[in-house]
Amino acid sequence: MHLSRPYSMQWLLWMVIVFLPGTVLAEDGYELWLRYNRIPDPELLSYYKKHATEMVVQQSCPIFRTVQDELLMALQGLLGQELPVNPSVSKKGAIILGTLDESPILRRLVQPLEMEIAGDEGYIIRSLSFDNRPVTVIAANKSKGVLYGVFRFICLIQNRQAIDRLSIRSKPRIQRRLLNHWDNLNGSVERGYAGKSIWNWEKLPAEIDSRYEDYARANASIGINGTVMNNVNSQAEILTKGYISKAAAIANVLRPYGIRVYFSVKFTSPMEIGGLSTADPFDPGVRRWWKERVRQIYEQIPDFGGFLVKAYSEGQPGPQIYGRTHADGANMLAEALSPFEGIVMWRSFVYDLSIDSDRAKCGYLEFVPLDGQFAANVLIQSKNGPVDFQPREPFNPLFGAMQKTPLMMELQITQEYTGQGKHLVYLAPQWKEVLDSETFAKGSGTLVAGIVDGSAENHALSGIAGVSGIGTDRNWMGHHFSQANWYAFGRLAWDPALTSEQIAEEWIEMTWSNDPETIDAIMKMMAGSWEACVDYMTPLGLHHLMAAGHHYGPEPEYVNPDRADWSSTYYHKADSEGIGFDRSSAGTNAVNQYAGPLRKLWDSPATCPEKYLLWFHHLPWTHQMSSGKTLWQELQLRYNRGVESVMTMQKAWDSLEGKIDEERFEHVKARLEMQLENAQEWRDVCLDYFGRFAESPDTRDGE
Ligand code: BDP
Repeated sequence: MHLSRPYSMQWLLWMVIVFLPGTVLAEDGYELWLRYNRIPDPELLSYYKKHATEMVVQQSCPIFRTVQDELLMALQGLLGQELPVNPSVSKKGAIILGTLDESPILRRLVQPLEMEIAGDEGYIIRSLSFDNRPVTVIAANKSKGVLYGVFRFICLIQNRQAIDRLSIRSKPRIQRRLLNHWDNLNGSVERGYAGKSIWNWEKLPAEIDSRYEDYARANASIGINGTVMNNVNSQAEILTKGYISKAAAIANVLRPYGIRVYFSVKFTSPMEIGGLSTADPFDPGVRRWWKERVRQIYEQIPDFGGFLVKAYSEGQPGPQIYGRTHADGANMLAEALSPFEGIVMWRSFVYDLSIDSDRAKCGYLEFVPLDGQFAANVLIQSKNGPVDFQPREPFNPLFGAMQKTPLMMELQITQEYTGQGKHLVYLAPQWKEVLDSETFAKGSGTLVAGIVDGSAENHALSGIAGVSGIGTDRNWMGHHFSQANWYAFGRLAWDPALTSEQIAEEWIEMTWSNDPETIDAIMKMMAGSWEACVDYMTPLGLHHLMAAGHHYGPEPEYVNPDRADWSSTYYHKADSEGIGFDRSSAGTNAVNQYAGPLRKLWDSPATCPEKYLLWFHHLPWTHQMSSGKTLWQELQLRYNRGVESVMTMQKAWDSLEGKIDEERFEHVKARLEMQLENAQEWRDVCLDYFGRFAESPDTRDGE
């Protein structure tokens, strides 16, 4: 269903369905958190109606029309009230929207200084008085800010918050807040678990799927302002004329929602589609080729964002083929993009074992020596952890170690290693653990979030990327609860200081229900779900135990015939002596890539937090844990605890029968059953396998 334009046929149809007396809403998850169903409580309804009587707008531009339409649609749905749009205030309860430049009323009401603080994307929402009439002001410096302010205002009503004493000022801490689509040009999605790519390349640019606009709405509602449209394992064709036109058609739909498009590019494109004999970044012909191609892109997409590059990693070509460095490659692209204010996001996800036999050390070893050599419009994009989106990893040591270079963080929304589209795993706590990690990069008080937002090192650029889990499935993400990860990514990208509980509560009220018991039950399920997944998959710092290829189930015995570091055994190193990867100073010394205080803490098993224990240490099965149990007993306890947590989640969900619409209830129920089976399999396979080494009776209980 297409809900963006208030007066489209689909919209009218939707209104009829919603408001037909006695109709039970069919809920299939398509609307995500943008559900504008009528508030059932009459008292609340009249309260909100009193404070939303008319919309006062004094300007017009594409973003502005978007803003206006969204608010009209939301209030029509939530309050059943069609708001008049007027150029001046005529009623109590007016909502005044706009930018200071274009709205004389707002200039009268809002101190310019206050708006300066809000920046280009920030906004204020305030309850004020205009000619003795109480009004609500949603104001910003730029239309984009008003757009974000309007979505926040709608969220307040969806969350049943008071709207008559508002004093909100907000601006994003991170500038580039991007989704990374790992979508291929043939419509498949690498590590996608929700159907095909939403970009219908075949039918573009002629046919514009209505999903594009709903995608844009959802992203704008959480502050996402960019989308890398194609897979990091890129194809050169994205830079051909035909694909640029297709992308331009999508960019036209996303633009009114403040979203720019970006491409993943392949380093050898000048050879593959340009007919050149080399892709050497020092070759003048190659440099010319990139400049000309970039110019062609900007001709069609004037606000194009820039390039994301996976170079010299997992088979992707890079400047190293020509004896050049990552900086040489990135700077060549940066030079081409710079006249148009485009950026390069160069990934640090490299692990060439000839550099070091410990994969976790490779990114740091390749990139830290290049600090200071990158052009001003280059960001280095690094995954949250040093290995690869595992259920739990310590933060990537690059954060804090490249002080002259802006570092973007890459998080994985699509749950490649955390149950894919089948498990309920709320990832905000995982991301928070990393963002809130103390790096000691500049003495104490330098959190990873402060590196990412550029504040710690005073960078002009900052960014964060989430590998999207979006596909053509009706509910976009495969699992209804995976939508929470998309939502949480946007909210944390805007403000990494938000708590995962705050975000979950907001999302639950918007997505599921405003009933306190329902909120409470779902909160509990979500809050413990990530730790549960860590417990039943890779507790105590274990990692990379998953099956080869699809990465879904457990395969701790897996040995890759060609690459040691694609084998599970390389990571857990279980033998009759013990288990774990010794990255301490006595082992690979990966711990040395962290600042002094962390190095000291993590270097000794006695002080290393148990959540990272087997990441940094190889320990005997009889090692004493803080619980007084042996390591082997503790491992069993954790695996069992993970399974039990899923059972608890199931009970909580079952208690909501009748309170949640049937379609979504049954869908989640079935997935939880699958999750339980999978969790049991993870536990059984891993404990059986490790038990062979631990030589200790398996004291599993609680089954
Ligand atoms: C791994 C994925 C692989 C990606 C790679 C990457 O399994 O499909 O291409 O990351 O991030 O986790 O480049």
